[in-house]
Amino acid sequence: MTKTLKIIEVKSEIGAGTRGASLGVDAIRIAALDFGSRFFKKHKSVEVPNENHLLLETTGSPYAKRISGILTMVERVSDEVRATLDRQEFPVVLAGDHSTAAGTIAGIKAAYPKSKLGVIWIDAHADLHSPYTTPSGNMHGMPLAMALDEDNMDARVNKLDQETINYWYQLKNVGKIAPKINYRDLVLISARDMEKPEESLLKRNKVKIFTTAELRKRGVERIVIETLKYLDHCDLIYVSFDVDSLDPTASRGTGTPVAQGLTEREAGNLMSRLITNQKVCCFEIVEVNPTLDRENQMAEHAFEILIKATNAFRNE
Ligand code: B3U
Ligand code: MN
Ligand code: MN
Repeated sequence: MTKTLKIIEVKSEIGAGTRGASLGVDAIRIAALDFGSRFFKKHKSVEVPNENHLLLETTGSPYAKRISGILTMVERVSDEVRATLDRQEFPVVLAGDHSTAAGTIAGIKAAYPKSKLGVIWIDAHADLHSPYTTPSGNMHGMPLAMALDEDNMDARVNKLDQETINYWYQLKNVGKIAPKINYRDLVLISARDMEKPEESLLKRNKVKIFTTAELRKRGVERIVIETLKYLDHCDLIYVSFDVDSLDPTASRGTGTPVAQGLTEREAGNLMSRLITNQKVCCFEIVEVNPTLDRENQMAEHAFEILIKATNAFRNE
């Protein structure tokens, strides 16, 4: 089946603690040019306006940095993803920091409110913090908590002001559906750098996790089969790929590289195999930061993964 792809570019980095992720999308376009690819000529794209001017301001809480801008971005991304799906196009989201993935999930739910949505989160991190538990205040560590309507009050370490509490409530309720997903609808792949509050959530809710070691030992094919089987009860699936799931030996071009990651080959095979599943309705690649890189390596890996994944549609 041929799908009409729509590239949604989100050059936002206000949810990250390190500067430069907003340049990731353009770095991926440069990689495409260097490879002589016509990918970006062939497919239509749209850019969601960003709020990066907030980086020069000192508003908001230390536990939810630039939260007003994050809410604006999540709403904008949600609207664009929804409109794309409403037109029967397949959204491929290329984004800077991972916080806006909450908008992608909100957009899918807005387009298909009655469908059960599964999420495959390929990331070194669990991105399950709330402003009550975050160690950094960086909101790219929180998109899954937004989608799950999770405060994790039991593990609370931060005291929030009322304005932050209000914004956080609004973030969890974008599109007026909360929660948008449940823990049973979630699979984490290559997660390996979590804090205690996240670990207790993962344990208490028995979240399905495949480690890098398990994937390597049993092979990508087995992990794909088990992931899809685990999400068999879902009607639709969204795949979120944070490039920090890759091992730092592949590239250090991302804000928070973590050892024991995937190889480019494993990631490419994983993505292309997952994406051939008919339930997959959207995928996303995030957190390429060329300012931390050498010779645009991470963007090149991201582009190759993107090509492998989109080619998989044609080979069905
Ligand atoms: N869990 C940490 C680190 C982190 C999460 N996501 C990224 N880094 N990219 C935090 O600050 O939330
Ligand atoms: Mn992430
Ligand atoms: Mn990450």
